[in-house]
Amino acid sequence: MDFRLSPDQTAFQELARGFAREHLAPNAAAWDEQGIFPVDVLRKAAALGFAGLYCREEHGGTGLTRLDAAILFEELSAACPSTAAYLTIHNMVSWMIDSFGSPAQRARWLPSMFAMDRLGSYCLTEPGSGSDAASLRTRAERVGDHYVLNGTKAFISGAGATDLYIVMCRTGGPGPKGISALVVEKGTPGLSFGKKERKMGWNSQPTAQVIFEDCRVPVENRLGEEGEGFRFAMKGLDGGRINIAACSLGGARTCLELARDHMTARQQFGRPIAEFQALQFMLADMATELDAARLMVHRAADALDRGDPEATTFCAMAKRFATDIGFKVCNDALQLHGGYGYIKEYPVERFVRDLRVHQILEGTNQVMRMIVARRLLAG
Ligand code: FAD
Ligand code: 2MC
Repeated sequence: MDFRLSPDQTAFQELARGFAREHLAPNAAAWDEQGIFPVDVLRKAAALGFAGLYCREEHGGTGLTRLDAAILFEELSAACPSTAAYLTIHNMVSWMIDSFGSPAQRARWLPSMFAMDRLGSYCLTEPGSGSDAASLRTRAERVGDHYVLNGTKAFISGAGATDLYIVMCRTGGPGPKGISALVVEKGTPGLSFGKKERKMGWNSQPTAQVIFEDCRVPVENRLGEEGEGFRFAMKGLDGGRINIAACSLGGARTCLELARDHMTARQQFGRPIAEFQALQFMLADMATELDAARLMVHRAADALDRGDPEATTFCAMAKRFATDIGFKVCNDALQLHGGYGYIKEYPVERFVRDLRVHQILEGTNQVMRMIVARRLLAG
């Protein structure tokens, strides 16, 4: 065991940190305020290889490990968790096409995904099926060499602004085994989008419903075989949960630093508030718990890289812990800022809003506990 980053990992970390400082940090507040999805900046990230991070090099991907990606996403989210998190979803979509697509599908979609000339969305949730994802009802009826797709997906990140939608849909009977994964291209007749949702955070990326009305999708757009879609979706989410957890680490780290700086600068009762031991202990706990979360995220990412049979459980544990701690650290940082923490001129409140949803999406933290408990009780 070696808890230090390798020289290569240190280099990726510095590259991502530099990118985040130059392109994300100066703009994040305005993107949040104005609801701007910064596609031009995402394309700059793609030029550095950030759009196919753990796709295979022989297919044009960057060929990094999940652990490398977690280190990198922490850096990007230290500046803008919302934009970094969209990039993680795009990477999940690229990876699913790389892993489960045929050579023809990879050749058709991956080059433009790696350049972010085309952006990806992942469509699992529906208005009536969130945590119970296997109960989804969007239906794909096979008619000749097409599927006719009908149904609605809810809360889809990027929807409307993105180009390739991996859609988990029902081609067979009830339950997980009746689900397949289709890639639906923007512009397909019968594909439309709901209104852009107004959200508490994650404002630098749109969220909307994706609606299918007799939407004809070529059979050649199906990933793998019929019935494999749920497994693909879950495998995508194992890695996605690590990435979202890494985004919580980055946001929380920034808030910890902001709190420390504020504590030394702010004077009350004739001295810097950093001299009050109650607040010192808060800061110490924030740093300690953030460090524990980072160790869990890195261990889970490494388990995924190694194909460890316990990887799914480690990913769920890490997502639960890191997103709960990440939110707590940001919220405590806001408290340490007093009234200033609540004011938009200070960045802490944006991080609080952005990290809150990490406890909900890519599987709620109750669902993470369900995954862990099921594994424990299975013996
Ligand atoms: P529900 O499943 O209705 O849950 C409601 C509450 O009940 C939660 O607290 C939940 O934890 C709890 N609960 C449910 N079942 C149990 C149980 N058995 N035991 C204990 N507690 C339980 N989805 C996508 O597919 N693609 C996306 O790109 C995407 N992006 C999103 C972006 C945003 C900003 C948001 C808010 C959501 C996004 N989602 C996306 C959807 C997200 O994954 C779901 O919101 C989430 O999985 C929870 O589903 P739900 O909202 O239907 O809640
Ligand atoms: N890897 C591979 N296969 C998996 C798997 C995983 N991580 N998890 C489940 N499976 C397989 C499982 O082995 C089983 O197959 P088989 O019967 O052949 O063994 C099949 O999938 C069904 O699994 P379960 O019996 O565990 O299915 P269940 O219906 O009980 O649901 C649960 C499992 C609750 C974990 C799943 O529904 C879930 O993850 N719910 C949360 C939904 C979610 O995370 N949504 C996120 C949407 S994306 C998002 O929010 C974004 C922002 C992008």
